[in-house]
Amino acid sequence: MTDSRGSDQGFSTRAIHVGQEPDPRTGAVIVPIYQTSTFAQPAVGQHLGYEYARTGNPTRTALQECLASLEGTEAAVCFASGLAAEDAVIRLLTPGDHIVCANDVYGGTWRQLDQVHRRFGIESTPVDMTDLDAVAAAFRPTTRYLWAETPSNPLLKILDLAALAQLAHERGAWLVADNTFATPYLQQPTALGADIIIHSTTKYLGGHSDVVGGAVCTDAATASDLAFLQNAVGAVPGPFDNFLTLRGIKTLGVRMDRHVVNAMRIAEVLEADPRVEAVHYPGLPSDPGHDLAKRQMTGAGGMVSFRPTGGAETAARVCQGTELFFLAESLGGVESLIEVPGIMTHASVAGTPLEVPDDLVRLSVGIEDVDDLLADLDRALAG
Ligand code: P1T
Repeated sequence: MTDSRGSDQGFSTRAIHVGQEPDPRTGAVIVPIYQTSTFAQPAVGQHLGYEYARTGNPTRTALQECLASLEGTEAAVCFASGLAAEDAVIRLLTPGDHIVCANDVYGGTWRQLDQVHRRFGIESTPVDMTDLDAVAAAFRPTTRYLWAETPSNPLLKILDLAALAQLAHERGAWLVADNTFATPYLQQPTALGADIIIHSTTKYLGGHSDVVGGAVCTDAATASDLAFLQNAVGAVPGPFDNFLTLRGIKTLGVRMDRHVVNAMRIAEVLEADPRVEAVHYPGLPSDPGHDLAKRQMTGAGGMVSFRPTGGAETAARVCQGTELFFLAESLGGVESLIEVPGIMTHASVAGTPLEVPDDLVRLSVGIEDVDDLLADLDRALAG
């Protein structure tokens, strides 16, 4: 290890070790769940590094150090959910500032931009970020962030992070990259020029559908501003949530390898199925994002979306017809999930420029045996 973040070590070594040295008092090899709201202080005005658990907690510190190492940033700051992390990043701006965001971001992200921050004077313009001319045209003198999500939710579009970073930097703005779908195992936005990386740790990082959380990975100065907000606003994750997320991260590499293999096989089978009209998966050579994904990712991820022949009614029927794929919102867990984004995760974008096709089915492909998953989908498509 050459520095405190073990930057010369491999990804999975860092996932298992950074920030997670054995407990110096007991030798416990797993970071304890510091389930305490406050910390006794040896004298007035002196403390042992922690005062009050909203301000700081050792389990949270371990998670933050590990995440910073995995994303290759100077620091990371954790929040109670992905949306709380996004809220903190937007609170770094001031009224009058402007955001250009991708036109198929997560529905909750758009809801927050459009229905919360707009009321406080921060406007957002959605654009098709695969079209760099359209992105350039959407800039205003007040534009501070380009807000990208790649692969996007739910259409799995691939955005050119290096080109977007250059475009933003030439105009004095920052690139914010939501890396939830790819994870740092498959994509490193910092290396491509992103200034701020957002995660819903609820998803692949946690990996077991048992915790909600969020994180921002960035430079030390910005992280310090975010840590101020973490304390001043207070949307912090609890110690047990931090513990679960850290435990999930230890196996991120092996899980992602399996998610990618399973998703690729399912995308190929769906593409060849006459009961399916279109498949969105950047691993497919036919996908418009394929070449770019090959350049900027080391695997195409575990999310697949498709449009069954027969429209919205068939989409709903397919989602209700699976047994192994649970009909549920969220993604990134070891178990497979299926949903109709237009009615479920992205219902809040109905009637907005971010509307998603109502016959789109989204799969979060888990790490079960892929033949069982294929049989499940086949039965559901057959009705
Ligand atoms: O759910 P939360 O932890 O607050 O994270 C919000 C969020 C942020 N960014 C992306 C790309 C996301 O997908 C999400 C949450 N998404 C879902 C719950 C979903 O089913 O798509």
